[in-house]
Amino acid sequence: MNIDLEERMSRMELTGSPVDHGYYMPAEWTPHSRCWIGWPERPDNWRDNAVHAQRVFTRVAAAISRFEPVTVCASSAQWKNARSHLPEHIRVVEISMNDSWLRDTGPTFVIRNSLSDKEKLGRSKVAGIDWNFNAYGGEDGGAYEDFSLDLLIAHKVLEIENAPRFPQSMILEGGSIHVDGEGTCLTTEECLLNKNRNPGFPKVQIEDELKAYLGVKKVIWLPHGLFGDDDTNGHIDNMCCFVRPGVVLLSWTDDKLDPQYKRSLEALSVLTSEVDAKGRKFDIIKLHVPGPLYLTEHEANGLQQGDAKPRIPGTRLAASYVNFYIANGAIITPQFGDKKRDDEAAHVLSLAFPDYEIVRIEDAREIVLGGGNIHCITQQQPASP
Ligand code: KQY
Repeated sequence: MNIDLEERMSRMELTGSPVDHGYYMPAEWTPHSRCWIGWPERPDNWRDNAVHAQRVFTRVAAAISRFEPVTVCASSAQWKNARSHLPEHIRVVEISMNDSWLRDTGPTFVIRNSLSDKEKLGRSKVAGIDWNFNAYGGEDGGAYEDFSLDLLIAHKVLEIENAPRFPQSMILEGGSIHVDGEGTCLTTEECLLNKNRNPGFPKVQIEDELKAYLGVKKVIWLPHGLFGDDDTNGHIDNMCCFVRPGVVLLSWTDDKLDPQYKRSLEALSVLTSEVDAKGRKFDIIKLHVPGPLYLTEHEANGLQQGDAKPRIPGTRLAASYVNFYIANGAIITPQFGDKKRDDEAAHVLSLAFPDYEIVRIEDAREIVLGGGNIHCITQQQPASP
């Protein structure tokens, strides 16, 4: 075998954990080299053959591409269609998928800062974790039955980028974790401790895996995610996120009759009583949810039958402004057509991120109809430090 090939093969799949090799997951505001997005397609999850979702995904991709390079992954059946919708400067690659949630099926990128001279030879400063995946619960309430193609997405992305891969047998979706890059991870018990993810894993083992793979020192567990986020069993990225170390945004409602109220209150109670990995108390910014918004009969009628969980008209949508993407210098945020709350969210975000442009994506309802939002459909690749 020639030396280059041997070197390449030995570094592509790394044994041990990222921390063993000096890697950690940086915060989302750390500069990116690229953003990855999937192209929606499946007609049992995206109404009217995904035409509305494709229009909004295109707007999200175009908005992000003003701030950093974007790659959109589309299936062979959809590549030409995706290429024709997306601006020329956005790269479109062919990757087979069961659905288009790159936050959950793409790699979680990790970086390392210092390398010895010996390590510098052929060693990348950016690598990726390839988590196990069971489409949000497998046989016990999963979103779709066949997830065989999704299982390969992270590996394929890392191959394209020539980045080392850390395979992980634990089931985890990227939307179920947030990190501050300084040792703290936020997650929810509703998702990570759900018996439909890793039934044999006690809480302490999950924490140990997060520490070894994300490079965090402390995991803060909120009891629940957003009310109505049943597709993901309460991903953190609809509920709470970091603005910077020590500062979080929390999905909120003042309406005591809204079932969201209890969830937000219990999260507030955990966050006010906890300190982060560096011992800081949290500054908590409340971000009101829109609506409440519900799936209409008309929208439900646009869905075909397939192996996705059926959607029932009248179901509360898991709509939250916390589900935004932090691009290089911009916050790409969903808007739901609730003018008062849309404007308020944009204002709160502009105060929280004074140095960022706030880019409002109208009609993000089309993404929430599929079960997530802008954060869920994006995956940042950090720049090499
Ligand atoms: O919100 C997400 N991270 C993904 C939701 C998946 C929904 C499947 N229909």
